[in-house]
Amino acid sequence: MASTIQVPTTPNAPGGAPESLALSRAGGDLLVLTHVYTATAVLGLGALFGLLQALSRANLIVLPAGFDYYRMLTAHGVLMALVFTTFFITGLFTFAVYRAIPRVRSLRLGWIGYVVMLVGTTMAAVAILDGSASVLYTFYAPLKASPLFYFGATILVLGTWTVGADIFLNVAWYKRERPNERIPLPAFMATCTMIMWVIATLGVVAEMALLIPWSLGWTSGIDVGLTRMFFWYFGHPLVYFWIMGAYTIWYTVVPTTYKGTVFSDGLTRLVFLMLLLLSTPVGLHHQYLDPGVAAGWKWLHAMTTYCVVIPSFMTAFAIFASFELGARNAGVRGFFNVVRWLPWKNPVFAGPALGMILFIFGGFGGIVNNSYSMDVLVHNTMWIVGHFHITVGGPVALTFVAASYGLIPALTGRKLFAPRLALVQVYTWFVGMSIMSIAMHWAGLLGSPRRTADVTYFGAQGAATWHTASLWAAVGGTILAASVLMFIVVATGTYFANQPAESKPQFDFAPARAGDDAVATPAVLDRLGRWGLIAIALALLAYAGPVIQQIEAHAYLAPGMRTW
Ligand code: HEM
Ligand SMILES: [Cu+2]
Repeated sequence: MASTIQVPTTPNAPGGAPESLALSRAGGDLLVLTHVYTATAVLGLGALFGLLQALSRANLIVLPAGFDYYRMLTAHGVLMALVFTTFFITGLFTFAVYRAIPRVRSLRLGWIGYVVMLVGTTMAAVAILDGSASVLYTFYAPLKASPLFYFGATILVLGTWTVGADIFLNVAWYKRERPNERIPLPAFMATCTMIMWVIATLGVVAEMALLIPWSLGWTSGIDVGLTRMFFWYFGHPLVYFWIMGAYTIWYTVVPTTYKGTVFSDGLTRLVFLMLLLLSTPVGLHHQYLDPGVAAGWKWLHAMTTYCVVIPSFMTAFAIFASFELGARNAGVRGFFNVVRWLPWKNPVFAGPALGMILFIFGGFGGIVNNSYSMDVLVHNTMWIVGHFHITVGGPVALTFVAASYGLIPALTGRKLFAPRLALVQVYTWFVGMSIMSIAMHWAGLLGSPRRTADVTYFGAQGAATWHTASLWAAVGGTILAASVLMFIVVATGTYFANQPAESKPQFDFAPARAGDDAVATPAVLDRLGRWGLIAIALALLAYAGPVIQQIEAHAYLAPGMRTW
């Protein structure tokens, strides 16, 4: 029954039905849709590999020698963490900026960005699949991939910068046209996140400047510590890139599913600015157990990491306040009544909302990881794998999947295909991810190492203790893979079934709360260029010392190796 799916709609213009099926090229709909479908395809492939891994770790299947575990794990990590998320987020932000800033515009830069991203991805994927780059998605030296992999990853980053340039130019145009107005909120969120992304990916470029000549044989060795530091300079803000993409939907799109409002324009901007400032100077929390980094720097990064909890709590407050205000406007009061009133039968609401529940557990796990003594216990175990699946694989990916149910109909003018299946899909994702990730946490506490092909440890007794948990992880992973398949059916079915929607579906952004403008958002929050400079300064303060230490301490350069 399609009517239970309350994707926000507006009435069609009189007599204008059929044109809704033609993708608006001028408005950039085709560009955004291409991003979304690319992300969909990548998610499908990544889930297939994920399923095989989960089954292999439970000792239910043995992978063929020609396609070994580490090659597949590299493909899974790169496709999921670096490609699926990036294509979806850059597409979402392009959409947010194009819709929030209507103007006659050229799409050239947007398309160039997409094509460059795709070329980079293809190069890296070929290198991984042909077995010349089983270096996992962290590409730690001294593991040495073929140059094709490093070039591909660099080109993918350059593509995202091109999309970022398109976003920045549109926002700059808006600021010139309307100097006294605030940047529309969705465009602000997109710009703030892309500034953070450009600052973070400078770390990748710096690392590639060392890795590429080394992989080409031009340099004799590589500074392992330094490349790891450059990686994690990028690796933590990468996490916030995902989260800010999901937050953009939580703050501005989710309220439209219950006719609600953005709780506070000023608070939302403040949260994004805090994330811009705090995302980078924290990366050493991934290197607590690395030698050659002084304890004081690790301590500093631990403290800045605890500060990132603040914008997360502010977000939880603002989102729940928006739920409550929406309910009050509808005359509903009381905790349980509000929970019941929320549109749980609309996948565009249920996906992000279930993701929020998972995120609460992810947040607590994150505090464990950031606590030095506890991290020693869980480091490099399946606990960590459980942690990032319940954060990026849960809240972030589920939000993107659910948002696609609003976005694809809005971009194509088509009716959502099999809306019931869409609803079942978001709930099965929640169930599958909960089971898989709790089981992974559990296995990790028992000592199960991550990134290991032979989980029996040649029959060692200790390994038997975590076998039950690995079986549960395989059960969860199978449910999850089924859920991804349902998503692909609905997402592609919407296109191919080609059913015009009765009224043009919208993927809207929620308005500000009435009365919110009583306190106008301070203009200083909109000075994104300056905030970006402060973010760079903080990153330099947090990293100049450790980087100098690395360079001074490491006379030894590793020649590099292939362990596969
Ligand atoms: C069908 C759903 C999925 C299944 C069954 C699955 C399963 C797994 C398993 C078993 C591992 C760990 C292997 C090991 O350490 O030996 C893993 C690693 C990983 N997964 Fe997933 N996963 C799924 C979805 C996702 C999603 C949606 C994301 C992110 C968007 C994701 C990101 C990652 C990353 C980054 C790694 C780490 C790779 C590495 O250690 O290099 N996964 N996954
Ligand atoms: Cu981190």
